[in-house]
Amino acid sequence: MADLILHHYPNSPFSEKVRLMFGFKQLAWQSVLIPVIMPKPDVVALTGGYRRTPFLQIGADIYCDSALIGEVLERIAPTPPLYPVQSAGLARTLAQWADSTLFWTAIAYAFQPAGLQSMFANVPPEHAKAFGADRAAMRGNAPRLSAAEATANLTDYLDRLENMLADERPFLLGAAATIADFSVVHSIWYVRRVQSIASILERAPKLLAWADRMAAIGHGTFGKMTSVEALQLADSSTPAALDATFVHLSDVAPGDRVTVTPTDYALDPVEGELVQASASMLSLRRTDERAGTVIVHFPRIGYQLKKIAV
Ligand SMILES: N[C@@H](CCC(=O)N[C@@H](CS)C(=O)NCC(=O)O)C(=O)O
Repeated sequence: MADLILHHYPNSPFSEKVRLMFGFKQLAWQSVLIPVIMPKPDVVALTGGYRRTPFLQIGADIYCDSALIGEVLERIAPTPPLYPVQSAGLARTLAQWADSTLFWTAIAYAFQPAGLQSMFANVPPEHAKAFGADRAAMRGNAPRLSAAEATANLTDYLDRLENMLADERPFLLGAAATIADFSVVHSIWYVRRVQSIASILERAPKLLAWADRMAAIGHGTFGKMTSVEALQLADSSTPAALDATFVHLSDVAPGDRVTVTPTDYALDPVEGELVQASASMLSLRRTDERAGTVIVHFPRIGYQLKKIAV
């Protein structure tokens, strides 16, 4: 199989989710470090405009969003399962809550003044300013919790998660980790790293012990690759054959020119030819001067598909 290439950066929670999934499945992968803020020319050459972190590259196939990356890894390495049959629906639903509500609560909590101060303590002020401006532009008008609201909500969420572990089960849904554990842990991991505000976690000792168990899963084995090497690899590769059934939508058919855009934040459309629309995934073919012809895949949930009027 072609290399699994993760485009990410160390401090990214959703990247930590994927790195741990590599560890869980004991996969070998290649690490491409990407910029934390825009501009990201090599990212955009591969994705067509999607700027969020992380994304997975396999040859000339680009998989956006950690929710889709989990499904792809499960197909490549089915055991141990991220979506065990007896709890797959619950695990996916809990994961979706964690990747949206819990994540933005944790971010609003961590970005209170005390958190910001320690996060940016060793960073030149102009970097901190550029980061703030980048994220404000990315979030646009998306609503933001105040520090007080985030503290109250995170407290309640921590109690709920602690309650899930009350019967001494090792993982959130039982004896083994599922996608839910990987989606919850990245927000806890992030808050825990900001020492000035991490003490909120002490109210949930079982959750902290669980976070240690999750960290012990590790990141699998990885080598390093540059973004230019990744681009060259995409250019010299052929996208994998498509195998899912096309699910017809009222006004969109295979071959149509379309855009796919996140529905929550970082609303950058990716334009291409729709080549696959399964029940859970949308795939566009597009050509870039440096990346060649690639297929960019998105989950359906959280993304809007639009036909381009011709
Ligand atoms: N739903 C996406 C969310 C990804 C996301 O928001 N990632 C953050 C970093 S952890 C991001 O993209 N921040 C802006 C950036 O890296 O440019 C996923 O699951 O992958």
